[in-house]
Amino acid sequence: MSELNKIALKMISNGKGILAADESNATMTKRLEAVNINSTTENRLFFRETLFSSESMKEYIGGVILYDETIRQKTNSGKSIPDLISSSGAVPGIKVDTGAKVLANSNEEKITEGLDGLRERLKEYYNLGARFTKWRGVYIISEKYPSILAIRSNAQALARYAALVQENNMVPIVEPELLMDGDHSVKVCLSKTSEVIKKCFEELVLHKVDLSGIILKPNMILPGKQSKEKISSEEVSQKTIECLKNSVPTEVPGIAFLSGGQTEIEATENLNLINQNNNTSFLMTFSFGRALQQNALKVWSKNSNDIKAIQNTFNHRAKMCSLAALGKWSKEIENK
Ligand code: 5MM
Repeated sequence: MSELNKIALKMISNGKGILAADESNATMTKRLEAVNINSTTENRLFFRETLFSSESMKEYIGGVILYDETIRQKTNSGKSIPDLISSSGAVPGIKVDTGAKVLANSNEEKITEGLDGLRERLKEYYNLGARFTKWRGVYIISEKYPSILAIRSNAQALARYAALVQENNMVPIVEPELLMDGDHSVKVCLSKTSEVIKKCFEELVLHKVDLSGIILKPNMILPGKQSKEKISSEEVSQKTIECLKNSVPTEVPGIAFLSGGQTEIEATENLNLINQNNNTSFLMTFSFGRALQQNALKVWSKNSNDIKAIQNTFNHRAKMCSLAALGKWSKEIENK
């Protein structure tokens, strides 16, 4: 077993999953302002330190994705944030892309940037304690999108990123996210997501990336947010498994889903059924941002200094997601 494979397994085995707390300052500001909290450096640190020192970190969270600002911050007691995360047994990680920018000659689409100087930045992040990284390619779905241009250019960037990350002894999370926006059907989401993921693996193989030392972070297969199509969680789970079975090489140890704007309960229920129906060799877990943090944020906005209340809310969500990663979640347990 390679070192990278061991790190990947530590992050996603036994019902553990990943906390995506890598919102850039612009995104974090949106999230905080939505609940009437000022987005200051201190507030961002307060919320994140509160989550990272929660009890549930030990049992349910195998990795935390940080943003550049956070990986350099220290807790009240002077401990570095990566040390705080490691002390609970989780692996600290870092988002290394520098954001999705307009794709030239296909202006409605995006290309993720951040390759220039990446090798040097990776060395610095390793020294700061990171042992895995994340890069997100973003794709829109419509009749003509994602275009071949967006599919190929983002796949190539993801593969170049992953190769550099492994060269620096860290596990790359490869995140191709097809957004939920739009009125597309679940069938369209399935075929376009499969096409994108297949192209990513074609490029990863070309760039000689060790597939046993990566984690794939895809979207679940769902109808678009504006679509009238209503499908059951059972169907979501079957389509999602079908997609991954047909497009992900079996060397990949695991898949950690993004929540993509689903509610906390929807994302948990879908993950639970994916695991109950999982007939693949992949571990299937969560790498949620919003679906782990939404309620905790709301609690913070209501009782600003009640750290325990924020942690209790986060602990419950992390436990529910972990049960779903084992296929052992139910509505009864959720509401107990
Ligand atoms: C946590 O949010 C990440 C996006 O940050 P920026 O857009 O500011 O770069 C995002 O990549 C996240 O890790 C994934 O989309 C998963 O988050 P959700 O909320 O979709 O589960």
